[in-house]
Amino acid sequence: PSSDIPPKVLTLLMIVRGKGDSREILLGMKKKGFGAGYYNGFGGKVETGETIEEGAQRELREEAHVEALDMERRGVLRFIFDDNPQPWEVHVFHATEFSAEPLESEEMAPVWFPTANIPFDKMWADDVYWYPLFLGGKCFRGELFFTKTTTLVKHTVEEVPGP
Ligand code: 6OG
Repeated sequence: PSSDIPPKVLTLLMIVRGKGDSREILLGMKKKGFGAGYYNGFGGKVETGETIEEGAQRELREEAHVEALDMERRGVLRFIFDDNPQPWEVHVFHATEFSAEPLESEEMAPVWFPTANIPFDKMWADDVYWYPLFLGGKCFRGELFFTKTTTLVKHTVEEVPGP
């Protein structure tokens, strides 16, 4: 059964700046590859020989030319696809401090959005279920089932005490 295949481990990092009602989140419009046309945080596959945190930093550097200075893991999401036997385990990170103004890369065009105005209609269908916990400073776990790669058919998301 598919659950016996070790998951593909990926990272997803969002930078949040500002306080209270003026908070903004950095998302990137994915220009090519998996999820092209969707806004998402920055991330990708963790490579052999690097830690998950190192993978998260490298992907942010490659995709937005910036370093996160206070990255913290907030959640782990498990994605199960009916058209892919290998589940994906996405480690979600939060940061507020960063080294420079993010820049466009070959993969991503960065945009700051007010946290009250996140473009969920142009994002992966799962995001609307866990962003409230992410933005509320909570840690979480989720299991999300997709058919035909992009249709979310079932989900469980829950708050957990720690990363
Ligand atoms: P690259 O192909 O760029 O890595 N990712 C997802 N993010 C959300 N919010 N929902 C999903 O639902 C996702 N599936 C993958 C993980 C892909 C990037 O996209 C994220 C990585 O940051 C299915 O190497």
